[in-house]
Amino acid sequence: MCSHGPCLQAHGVEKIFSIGPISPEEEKLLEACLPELKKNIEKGKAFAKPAKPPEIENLKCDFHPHVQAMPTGDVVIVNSDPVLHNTKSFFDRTPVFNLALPNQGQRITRSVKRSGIMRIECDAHGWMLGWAYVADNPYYAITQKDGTFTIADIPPGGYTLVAWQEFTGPIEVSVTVKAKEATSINLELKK
Ligand SMILES: [Cu+2]
Repeated sequence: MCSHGPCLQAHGVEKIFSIGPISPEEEKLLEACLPELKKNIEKGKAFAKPAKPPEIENLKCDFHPHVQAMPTGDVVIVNSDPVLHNTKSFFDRTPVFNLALPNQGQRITRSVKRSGIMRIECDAHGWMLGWAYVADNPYYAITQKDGTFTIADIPPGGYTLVAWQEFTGPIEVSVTVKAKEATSINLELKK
């Protein structure tokens, strides 16, 4: 379950995306849910990029973070283990990168140009699984530990908010954002 109290304010767009991770057996259930706006981003706020590129870390034979959100652009794949990892990723079945990282401390930068939910796997360890939501606009968020999220300065208008979670998959809800007014919604993800 993810409950959201987004703060939606400002000008007019039409599709929000929301994403989230979860492993049913662990507390990650609430870790993430994120929204994005699909169109008219030129009307909205600036698409700020992070000061340094996000990382996908192979650590103790797991991906850290398990789920993350990042803008399109560079991502650094890191091997922090003294064993070989072969990190590969996909949008559905479309490969994005496939990288052998035999050495501890190895770092490889790749650019991800499309948006969507990217699945991350390791050829050497079948249990390793991670997710990255790649956003092509600034209207997305990953939930806090308590399941809440906020997306600020969304142009007024009607949107579809999509919430995604690893175990449940996506759900969609309609959201109307009014000018200079905060909009709150509650979402329940279940399977
Ligand atoms: Cu591995």
